[in-house]
Amino acid sequence: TSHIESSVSRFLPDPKTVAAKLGVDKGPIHLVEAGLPKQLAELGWKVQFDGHHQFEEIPTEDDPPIGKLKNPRSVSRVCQAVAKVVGDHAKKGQLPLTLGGDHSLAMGTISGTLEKYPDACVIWVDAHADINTAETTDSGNIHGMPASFLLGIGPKVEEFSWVKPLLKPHRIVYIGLRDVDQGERRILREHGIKAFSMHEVDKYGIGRVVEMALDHVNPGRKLPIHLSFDVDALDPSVAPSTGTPVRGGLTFREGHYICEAVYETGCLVALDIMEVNPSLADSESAKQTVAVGCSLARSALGETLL
Ligand code: 6HN
Ligand code: MN
Ligand code: MN
Ligand code: MN
Repeated sequence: TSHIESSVSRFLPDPKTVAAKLGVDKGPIHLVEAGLPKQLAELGWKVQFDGHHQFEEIPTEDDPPIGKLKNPRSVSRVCQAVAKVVGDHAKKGQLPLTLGGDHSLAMGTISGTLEKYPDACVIWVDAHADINTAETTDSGNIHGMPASFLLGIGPKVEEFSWVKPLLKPHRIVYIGLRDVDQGERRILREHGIKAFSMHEVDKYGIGRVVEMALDHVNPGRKLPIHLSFDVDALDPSVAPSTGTPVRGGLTFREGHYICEAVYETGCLVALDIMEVNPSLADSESAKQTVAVGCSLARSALGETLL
């Protein structure tokens, strides 16, 4: 596990108004308060906690849509700042853990990873493909689009011109999909992007699915891996407190299995745990979701394997 000598835990909120549902920016704070930094230290990691990035200097008022995109300037600036921090940590040989927050942040985290590891592959665990373009999006929510920006698919948006389209379609793979828009289906097909939906999880079991996913993006198990985990990939009974829950998701064990199997490759260089939003539910559901977010992170960082 040569990539993993030290870790850095980073807890990033998203711009206050990034999606129609507010409050996702509070998620990271709860994960920290639940003791995640200490839990990782107990696993043997040297944890450097950057604190809560609130990006208060980035104005979230007065950010009218650009085309259909909502809050484009604040999202872009936060993501650009995140890209810089993640890239800087990666360059020091640290493993950045980003807690979100809105999944649009993956534009930043993955840009940062690719800055240091241009050959990195991405395992994207999600109910959604997050690959709409400025053209295909219905909602205008940028958390539904980060993959298209990273891949350089769709019309150029000047505000996001800092995102280098460094990700190749054969270096990203999805697990857990079950709510994919029509335009997104077309993009996945046209670019030959591999996706394992819940149908494949049911059909083959999670063990085979993860193996096939790794065979696709990382055949020799030599390339660095960025794991971007949206907690809405899990079934809402497991992770209820999230902005866009979709029924029929991964079980608690299936989600953790993915994290364990990625850890086991020894190739993990960056981890995102996204879309934890405790303000959306009653306090029991919120607590449950925060606890699951923490345990996913611990599994990806080596807790469960003996
Ligand atoms: N997420 N496909 C929908 C949209 O608005 O583009 C949902 C996106 C959800 C994004 O959960 O990170
Ligand atoms: Mn979101
Ligand atoms: Mn997502
Ligand atoms: Mn999602």
